Amino acid sequence: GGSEEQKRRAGEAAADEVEDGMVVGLGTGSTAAHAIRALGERGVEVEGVPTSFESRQRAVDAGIPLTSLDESSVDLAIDGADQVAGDALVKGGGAAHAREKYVDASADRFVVVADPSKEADALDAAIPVAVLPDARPVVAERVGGLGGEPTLRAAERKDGPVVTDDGALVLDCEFGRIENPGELATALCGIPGVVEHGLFVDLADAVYVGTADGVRVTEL
Ligand code: DER
Repeated sequence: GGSEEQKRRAGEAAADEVEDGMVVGLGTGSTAAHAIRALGERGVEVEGVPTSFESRQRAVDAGIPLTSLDESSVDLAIDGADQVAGDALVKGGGAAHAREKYVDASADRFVVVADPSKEADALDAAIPVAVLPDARPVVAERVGGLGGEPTLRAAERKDGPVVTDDGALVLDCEFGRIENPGELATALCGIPGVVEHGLFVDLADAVYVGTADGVRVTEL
């Protein structure tokens, strides 16, 4: 993965878009963490909508007041990604992609923060698919039928699988190079038992990539 300095530059640059009075979608992962920290340090008058247990905790630590989609609509969402190819992303490395997707997609503007290691000409990362636990075998079968190779994501410091904030399991599905992300995204949505998948197609509005000496912003 990229360096902490590259992640910091991306996160802090995206945080520059945030103005007093905004409701901000707070992404999950180590790159979005820099944006959350920066918002806290700068004392910007915002309310945050977290995208996971982790991002909620980081918001609390940063002193950012919380709100919810019940009470607020999101002006700007800032979130990381596992891979970026044009306007298609793979997310879900942190197993938070179900909530991330509906918060990010609900925002008036959704910007991705990343380091150069996330950039690719075409998506070829495994696609995390969150599934209802009992549906796992049938989802795995259908993923196979789409040409994917599903692997149940094992936890590290817990026996058994990773369990998401929503109580789902995660199948990491290898499809190789994905020529048509939109098509695959639609197919994955159609599998009964799938809670959410990690293909974010046509959702992001811009990508901030932190480099060794600056940041590259691409409007999508
Ligand atoms: O899980 C996610 O989608 C996160 O955004 C994550 O994949 C990116 O995490 P990182 O910024 O720590 O690489």
